[in-house]
Amino acid sequence: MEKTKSHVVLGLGATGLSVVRYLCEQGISPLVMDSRYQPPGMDELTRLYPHVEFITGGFDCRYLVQAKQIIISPGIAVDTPEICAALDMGIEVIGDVELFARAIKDREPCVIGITGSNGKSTVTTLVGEMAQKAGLNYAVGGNIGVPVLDLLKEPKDLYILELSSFQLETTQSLNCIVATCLNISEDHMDRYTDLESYRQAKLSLYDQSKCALFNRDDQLTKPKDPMNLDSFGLSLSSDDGWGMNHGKLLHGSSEIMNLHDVALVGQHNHVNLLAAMALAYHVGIDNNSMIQVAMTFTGLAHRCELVAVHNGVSYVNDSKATNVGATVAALEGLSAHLGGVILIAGGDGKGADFRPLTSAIQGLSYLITLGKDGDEIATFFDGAMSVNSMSDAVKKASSLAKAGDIVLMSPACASLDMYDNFMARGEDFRTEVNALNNEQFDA
Ligand code: UMA
Ligand code: ADP
Repeated sequence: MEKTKSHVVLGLGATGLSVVRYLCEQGISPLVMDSRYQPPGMDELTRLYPHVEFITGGFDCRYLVQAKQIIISPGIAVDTPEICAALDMGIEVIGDVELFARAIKDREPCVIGITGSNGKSTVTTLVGEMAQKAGLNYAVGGNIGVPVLDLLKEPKDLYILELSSFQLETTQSLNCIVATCLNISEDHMDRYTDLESYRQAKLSLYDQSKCALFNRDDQLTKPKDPMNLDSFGLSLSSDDGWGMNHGKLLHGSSEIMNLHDVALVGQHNHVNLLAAMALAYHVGIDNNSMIQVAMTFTGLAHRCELVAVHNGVSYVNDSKATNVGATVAALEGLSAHLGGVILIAGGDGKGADFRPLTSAIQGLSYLITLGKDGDEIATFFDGAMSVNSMSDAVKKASSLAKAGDIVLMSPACASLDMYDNFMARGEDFRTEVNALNNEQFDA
């Protein structure tokens, strides 16, 4: 069959499927390719779009170089040789977020953009909850899970988008009301040559926004070019930014609320809350709606989530800690804890430098490692114990823990060497912890 197509969709995961649906609605039948033999979206593609042709098991250059536009999924690196060949021939390569941006380009700005190494999903969800309290007609999506093009199914006044560095690499014309880069620490070093190129991918979001909200405590988040700025940080702000002083959250010198009334725990989460309030403010959300959310939102699953207390030992699931910075934040959050801390870490480090973990892990009672890069993490802690499964990790931790201790599963690594995703890893931890309770009950 003739497969020459003007539009080629690369990747048949959640993003690829959303792009196919969107293009088909525009009357365009694309050619789809995935490097995997059994991509996750294949069954759905053949069921919903039987007329759409696809090639699996590789990217066929012959079709790429004849395309008018290639729409690439975030999990595929732009410097993949087949894509470089197409780029060299002047063929446009964009992502789903760029298609979304073009679809709304004639509207008044209606997007909040959120990026950063850690805290994106927490902040995105907080802003969504604030928008809901304020009665806005809004949608939340992007890297958090719902592909952005799927948000266009229903008309919305406001889009709150979590954006990864991968998505931003192929996005140029998102016209945000306000955008933030929450923080920068090493992640995805298997896709970037260095921290600076990863940072530049993130900061490109500011070029697509009327206002940049940066983190005063992390200079790497500051835009390089002069533009309309706002800021958040742990300190008191010297200008009109968002900050903290004497247990109060402040906007400039105005008190928003008492930290005592905030439901989220952990300093990094209080910073996340300030960022969310700042973003909400820029789209006209009132203080009362922000405060109500701050008083009730306790956090997302798999992010420093208390799973169970068993024999006086608290088991905390931080499976979403897929990079070193997140694990450091979790350990720093426990620094005031009087009992011992047992850390379960390891997985796919994505080329990370684990040295920044060194000082954070020195106070641990025990370190248990697993997964592809577990042994490398173990080299930073004398007496670290290596196991082969989550079941063994939890059993080992429970045999070592005393009442008052915390067992923290915060891997500093992606889960893909052992699981489909970080949720599956977190659920495995939960299952193994609950099995401890059952074993005790059976005995
Ligand atoms: N892949 C191939 N061959 C292909 C296409 C993909 O091997 O031809 C692999 C990729 O290398 C990757 C996996 O398949 O390991 C998934 O990639 P994808 O682009 O198909 O992923 P989608 O299912 O479309 O999901 C993507 C985001 N995934 C990635 O960026 C890897 C999801 O973020 C996002 O929720 C979804 O689009 C909707 O926007 C997930 C993620 O892990 C949560 N993001 C990274 C992170 O948060 O650290 C950036
Ligand atoms: P993201 O969407 O950027 O991955 P999440 O809100 O899902 O962010 O949190 C991911 C991990 O990062 C969790 O382990 C969480 O505890 C940790 N984390 C959340 N906010 C911050 C922050 N501001 N600084 C450092 N770590 C954070």
